[in-house]
Order: sequence, then structure tokens, then C-alpha cells
Amino acid sequence: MSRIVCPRLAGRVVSADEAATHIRPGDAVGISGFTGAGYPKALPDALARRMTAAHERGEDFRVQLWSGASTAPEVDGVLASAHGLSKRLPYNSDPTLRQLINDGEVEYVDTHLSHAAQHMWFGFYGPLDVAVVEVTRILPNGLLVPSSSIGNNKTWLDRADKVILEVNSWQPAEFEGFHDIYNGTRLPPHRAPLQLTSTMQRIGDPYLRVDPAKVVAVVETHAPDRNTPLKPVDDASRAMADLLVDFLRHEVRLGRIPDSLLPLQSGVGNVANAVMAGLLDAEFEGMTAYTEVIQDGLLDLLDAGKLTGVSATSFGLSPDGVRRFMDDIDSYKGRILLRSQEISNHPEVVRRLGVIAINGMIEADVYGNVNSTHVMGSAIMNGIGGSGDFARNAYLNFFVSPSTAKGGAISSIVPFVSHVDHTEHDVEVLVTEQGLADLRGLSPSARAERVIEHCAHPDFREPLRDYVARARAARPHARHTPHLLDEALGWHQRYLETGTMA
Ligand code: 0RQ
Repeated sequence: MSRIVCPRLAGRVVSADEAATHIRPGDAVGISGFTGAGYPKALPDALARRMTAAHERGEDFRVQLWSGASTAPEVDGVLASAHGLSKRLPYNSDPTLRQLINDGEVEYVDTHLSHAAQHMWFGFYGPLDVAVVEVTRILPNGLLVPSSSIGNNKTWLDRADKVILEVNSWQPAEFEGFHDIYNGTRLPPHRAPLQLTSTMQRIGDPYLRVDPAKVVAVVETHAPDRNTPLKPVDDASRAMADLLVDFLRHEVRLGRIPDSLLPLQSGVGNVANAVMAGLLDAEFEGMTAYTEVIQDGLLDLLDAGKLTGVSATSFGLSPDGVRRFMDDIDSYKGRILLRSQEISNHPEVVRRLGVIAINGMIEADVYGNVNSTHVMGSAIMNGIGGSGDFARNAYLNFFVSPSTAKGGAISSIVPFVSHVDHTEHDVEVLVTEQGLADLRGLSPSARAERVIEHCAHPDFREPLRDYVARARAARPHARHTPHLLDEALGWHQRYLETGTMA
């Protein structure tokens, strides 16, 4: 059965090659896609081939690419390989593109994920020429059944001059009803409170809308999302997960959070997954998640009946997770809701619901500043993603990382982070496999002691203690946050020069 049952839009079906002719050099292109889900599968490759042909003729053909978050090798990978990107926002995790960003070829605007849509509406990024959005189905009245992520699709469809739709029949037709698209956002000074007061509350429609007059092409595809297999949970991740779950237990005992916890947000990756596995074995019932990405661990919790609902903006499942989800898709309807990322990550809602935020980090300093994005201060890894949206506004936030990187050569606890994403004012609990440091209500000096003694690897504790002691001694009237500025980043410099911080 055709997925395009709107006669007007069925008449616009063309090949990906033909659709790609609507994108011109210099265009700003807004695409669907978030954490490897719901990105366009055919058009980027066709566009990359046009770019390569243009470059062979000596012509410049590059575009700005705006997305929800990370996509896949079939989007960022092929466009980067074709040297077809001039600017990228708001998030990237593709290794080929990362290299071009760090080489200085591509401008990268690393943005809080809740901000991208409103910055577009405020006019901060300039006009959007083309939107390329994957959907699951086009209904007779032209309404669009979204796909496995929502991201910034609503904004791109509203704001773009031209729209190209990809209708992917690999995505389950049963997706209809899994989405909640809020259409009420207004601009300051006319903004009204967001009436979203519980995790699974619906405040919008199940469909995306598009002005059919703007749709210049519709492309049919049948291709899977990038469903990355999960690594087995390692010992360090399990240790961090155990510490974190124990700490939540302790907070419940003290009456600071309810037995069912508060809505959970977790970043993607190994540790997040291990935490979800830890919660599976824990006693908490009736939990919810107000998060960005639905990983396998959340499906496990839903299946076990421990989690009653998940609000997110995207799936991020392993191949096994996709099979499980698809095999039993109807049972998840009403328990999984995908929203626009400006709503899934909305500071107002995160604050109101009292989210418990758990995110990865690259390094933290002894005073509690956190670097989530840069290696040795200069080279971008991925981006801030949603970590700032959630951490800053959470009821309780955690940043997690192994205590060392690169086989023990690098300490993840340093005197001064080489780049700041989350300041000491935002960061509440740090967790490494060595231990957990609860920094709430502590002064910088008390934090330094706790971070060093609880989180640093034993090999680095003494040099860190020594740094803080000498910094305290150096300037008796500047002891609030003692630093030796000329030495503070020396640890990173030492690594760059010798290959180890030790
Ligand atoms: O590099 O693969 O080259 O060895 O960083 O490190 O330990 O595998 O950890 O996959 O959980 O990623 C912060 C990057 C952690 C991630 C970060 C090197 C390390 C390795 C990855 P290699 P791990 P993870 C929701 C929330 C920002 C966005 C966010 C992230 C690589 O969590 O991108 O939170 N967060 N989004 O070797 C030098 C150090 C290092 C280091 C690690 N101290 N120095 N290199 N590495 N620590 C999701 C979204 O927003 C979409």
C-alpha cells in the first residue's frame, strides 16, 4: 500500500537525483534527524554526488546544514566526504565531519539543542532555503505522520522556502499516534506558559503540517536508521551506575525525591545504558523519563513495567532494540511520546517536572566545572547537545566519566578544565568509577577536597592535592577558588608534549 495517499503530493514524487536539483550552492538546508534516527536516507547522497561533480568542474558547491542533532554516515559522512559543507549546527558526532571541523574547513555552531528552533524563529541564523524531512506517511489531507525522530522538523517545515519530503516505508506505519507536535509557540513578548505539567501529557497534534505549495519534491525510500549496536556494559560503567543508583536510593530515604524518583533524563552511551540496567534491578516503580533519546535501556524498563512512560524527541535503539520495538509496537503506543526538541529539552518543563539529569563528560575540574565537548581545550568531540538544557534546569544533575582516559595517561579530574560547558554553579554531582562527589551546598575549597578524594584516580590524587595546597599558600587573600594560573592548564600541556599527564 502506498504511503503517499495525498493526491496533490503523490504527484510530486521524483527520484532523489531530481529532488537534489532543488538545492543550490550556498543554500541553508534544514534536515530531519536526531541521534541516527529519522534522517533523510537518499537525498544527501544524491546531493553529495552533485557537489563532487561541481567541484570537478572547478565550481564551489557547499551548503549550510542544520539538523536536530547527530545524523549518520549517509548524511554528515557523505556531505563531509564531498567537501560540501560550509557550516553545521546544532550538533555533530560524525567522525569524518568532526575532522573537517577540527581542521578548520567547516564552521561548527555548537548549540544547546533547545535553542536551535527559537534562534531560527528569532532570525539569528538567517533564512532557511530548503527543508529535507523524512516522514512515515502522507495522509489524504496532506498531514505528515512523523518518523523515528522529531528534532527541529516542525520549525524547518514552517520556515523553509522549499520542502523536500522523504517517505520511508522502512519506518513502521504504526508510528501514527506516537508523536505530539506543539504548534502554540509564540515569540517574545507574546510567549505564554507551556501547559505541560506531567511527562506524558499531550499538548499538540500527532502530525506535522506543511504548506503543500512549498513541497517541491517527494522521494520514496526504504532504508533503516543508523541503529548502532550497544557495547557490552564494562566494569567502570557498572561501577558508576551502582554509585548513582545507590545515591538515588539515599535521596529517597532522606525524602528529597519520591519512591518513583522524578522524571529521568539520560545522555546516550555506555554509562547511560548501564544506569538504566542498574535501575532495572533496583526497587523503584512507577518511574517516567523526560529525555531526548530512547535507548534500549528505557525499553527494558518499559517492558519490566518499572517505567510508565517516556517522553523524548528521538529513538536511538540498537538493531536488537529496533526488532523488539517493531515486534510489539502497538504495546508501546501511549507509553512513548516523541516531541519537538524545543519541547523535549525545554528549560521551563525540565524545571517544572524536576528532572533528574545524567550526562557524560570529558573532564571536570576540582571546583566542579565540567567540559563535555573539547579534547585538550581545542578539538571538538561532539557538542553540548542537550546536556546544558537538562543539567542547568534539573532538580538534580549528575556528570559521569571514567576517572582516566587513554589507558590511564589522562586524568579526567584536572585543576582547571580546558574548556567550560557547565560551570561550577550548575554542576551538582560528579561520578567516576572511583566514587561519587555530591557538591551541593559546598564552597569551592570543600568541593576540591571532595572531588579529589572521591572521584580522582589514585594515581592523580597526590598531584591534585599538591596543586590545591600550593595554590592556597600562594595568595593568602585569594583563597576562595585558589588557582596557580600559569600552572592550571599545565596538565593538558604536559599531555600534549609527553603523551601523559602523570
Ligand atoms: O575517545 O573513542 O577516540 O578513544 O572521548 O569517551 O569514555 O567513550 O565516553 O562515549 O560516554 O562520551 C562527553 C564525549 C563522553 C559524550 C562524551 C575521549 C575518549 C573517547 C569518548 P576515543 P568515552 P562517551 C544527550 C546528552 C556531550 C553531549 C551530551 C558527549 C571519547 O557524553 O558527547 O551530553 N557529551 N548530550 O578517549 C581526552 C579526556 C577524555 C577524552 C574521554 N579527559 N581527555 N579525551 N575522552 N575523556 C545526547 C544528545 O545531546 C544528542
